[in-house]
Amino acid sequence: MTPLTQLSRRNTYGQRQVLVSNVDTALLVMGLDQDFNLRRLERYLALARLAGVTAVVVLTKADACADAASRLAQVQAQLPASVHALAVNGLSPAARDALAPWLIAGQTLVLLGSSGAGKSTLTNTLTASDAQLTAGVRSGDERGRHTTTVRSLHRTHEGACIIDTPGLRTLRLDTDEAALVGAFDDIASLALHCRFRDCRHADEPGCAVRAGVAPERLRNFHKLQREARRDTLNAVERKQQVQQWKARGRAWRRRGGLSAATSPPPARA
Ligand SMILES: Nc1nc2c(ncn2[C@@H]2O[C@H](COP(=O)(O)OP(=O)(O)OP(=O)(O)O)[C@@H](O)[C@H]2O)c(=O)[nH]1
Ligand SMILES: [Mg+2]
Ligand SMILES: [Zn+2]
Repeated sequence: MTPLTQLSRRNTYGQRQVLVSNVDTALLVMGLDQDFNLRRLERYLALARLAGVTAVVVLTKADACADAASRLAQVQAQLPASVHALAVNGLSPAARDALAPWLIAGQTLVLLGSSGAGKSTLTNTLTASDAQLTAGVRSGDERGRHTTTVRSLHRTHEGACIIDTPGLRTLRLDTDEAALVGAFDDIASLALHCRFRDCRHADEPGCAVRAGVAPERLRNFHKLQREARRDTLNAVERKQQVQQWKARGRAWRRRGGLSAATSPPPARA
């Protein structure tokens, strides 16, 4: 059966890798420690949007962060208003109350984020169990230790399903330029008001996107666009290369293969 939703990324070879299928909501988990990175969060958001999955930003470690409220406000200010974002202490049962609107019977939620962000901690809190192993982040740079290595499915007492996943090291989007615009809906709708229909929102006059979107967000969008273009170009280039090789092979065979002038001189008897 074809999955209804599929979150996928590209691996280092540019091939599609499915992260998870058939989920209703993606909880994008990010720590309010050194893990905090709005540009990375935008990648995760695009990942969910491209798959047509509702995304909820869950900022963890609010209990250990002095300016949790202002960081949350920053997230809300820079992302489209349609994106829900909340800050929690993943170790406290209050996190379950905060996420109650999405913990509905029959719904499947996946936890995504870097290693050490607190996905397994949250899984345990949401399921009121200690099924998932968790581990402290490294003291120097607060990076995680890749504690979780396989995906696992858990059930909450409300009847929702939670999928805990291993922390991702990199997230290369599996998309092309056109689809990417759809994942940035604030940019897509502002673009309708740019003076030029083919505005790239770079230095054109009368650009509504530049006027209305945070410069860092627009820069990140352009970066993701370049990545998508490069990936698409690579696919075309790969195809061209294969065709070139085939043509060369045909020409070589037409010339008589090994006996042709291009072949190495015959070994002496
Ligand atoms: N104070 C505090 N600590 C937290 C919170 N969430 C997670 N932690 C701690 O952060 C560390 C990493 O948490 P994990 O749940 O193992 O992180 P993970 O995202 O599952 O990491 P990987 O399995 O490596 O991908 C643990 O020491 C947790 O106790 C939080 O909201 N507040
Ligand atoms: Mg984990
Ligand atoms: Zn524009």
